[in-house]
Amino acid sequence: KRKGLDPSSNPNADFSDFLMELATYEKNVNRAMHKYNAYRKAAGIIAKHPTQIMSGDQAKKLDGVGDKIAKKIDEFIQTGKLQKLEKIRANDTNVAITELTKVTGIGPANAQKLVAEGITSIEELRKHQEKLNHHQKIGLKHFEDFEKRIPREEMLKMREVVISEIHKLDSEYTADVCGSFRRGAESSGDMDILLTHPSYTSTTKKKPELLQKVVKQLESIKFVTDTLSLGDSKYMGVCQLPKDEDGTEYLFRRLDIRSIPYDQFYCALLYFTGSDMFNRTMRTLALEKGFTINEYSIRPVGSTGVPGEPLPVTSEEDIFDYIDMKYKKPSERSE
Ligand code: DCP
Ligand code: MG
Ligand code: MN
Repeated sequence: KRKGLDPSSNPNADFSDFLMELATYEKNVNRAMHKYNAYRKAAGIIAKHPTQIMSGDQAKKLDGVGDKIAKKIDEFIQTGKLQKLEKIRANDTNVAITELTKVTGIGPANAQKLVAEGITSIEELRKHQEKLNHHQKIGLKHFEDFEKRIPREEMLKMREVVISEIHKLDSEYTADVCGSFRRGAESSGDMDILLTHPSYTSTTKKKPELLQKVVKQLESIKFVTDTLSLGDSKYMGVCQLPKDEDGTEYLFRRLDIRSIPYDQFYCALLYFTGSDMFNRTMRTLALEKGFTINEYSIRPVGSTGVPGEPLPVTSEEDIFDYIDMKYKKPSERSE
């Protein structure tokens, strides 16, 4: 579940690493989502800075880096560590909570409860599976695999399998791999697929079983190995590529699929391409311009604050245009 910042060509990796560690701590231990997002944003911006940052003052010139973070950068430059992080790391409860939240399906609240019950490691958790739901059990079963990122080359193979199977069902299906893959990442945490079909629109009376059919098909060839959850429009599960000719086995990978109405395709594509930070930034900007964007539509927000009717959208560019934002290619959507 860990989000990897691209380590290549990052002369400020020490800073972005400690900021991400602080972010994770705020989210999992304090459930302070504001601080989590602030640290994450600063980490992302600092990681992208092309030259080595030499002082807190210099860092503060970057958008998203405030006084407190600047002080931490100075402390790190001067002492090679952070008092705050040393304390956090020395606290067994913090360490245990952080460890358990790495399991898919275990959130901060759940992890805290388990730790209070004396379960402080993945190893302990394996002995107490009766405390877990189905999703969490599968997460635990594939814990080591899910911690590993998926190389782009493997993502391409997975995409090949999924699209060819889907087209065996019906050639009119479209399936787009979104998430970090669409943003061009060299590796991804999971595979995110957006599924639609021209016969399915937001006015279709009875929702077709597009998603269920696709999942069944992928199960029948043993590509899909487990289901974490399956709703009308959202699937979360596990997949694995078949063994290579040379006998190499692939790891188990997380797979997310969403089926969406044909007419809502571009808003869904924008949302599912992310990044999540980019989505937050873009939505905030949209609100400033009087629009509300979600994964289904973009709507004007009238003076009363009640959203109007969805605006027509026939491309991702349209959405940027409505809010007067310069179009960004997927590869430019990290924050
Ligand atoms: N998303 C979002 N807000 C969230 C979670 C997700 O806007 N809280 C959107 C943006 C993400 C996309 O869904 O890019 C897919 O979610 P992932 O968690 O799979 O994230 P990524 O694909 O971006 O990264 P990773 O490589 O870690 O999977
Ligand atoms: Mg993803
Ligand atoms: Mn995902």
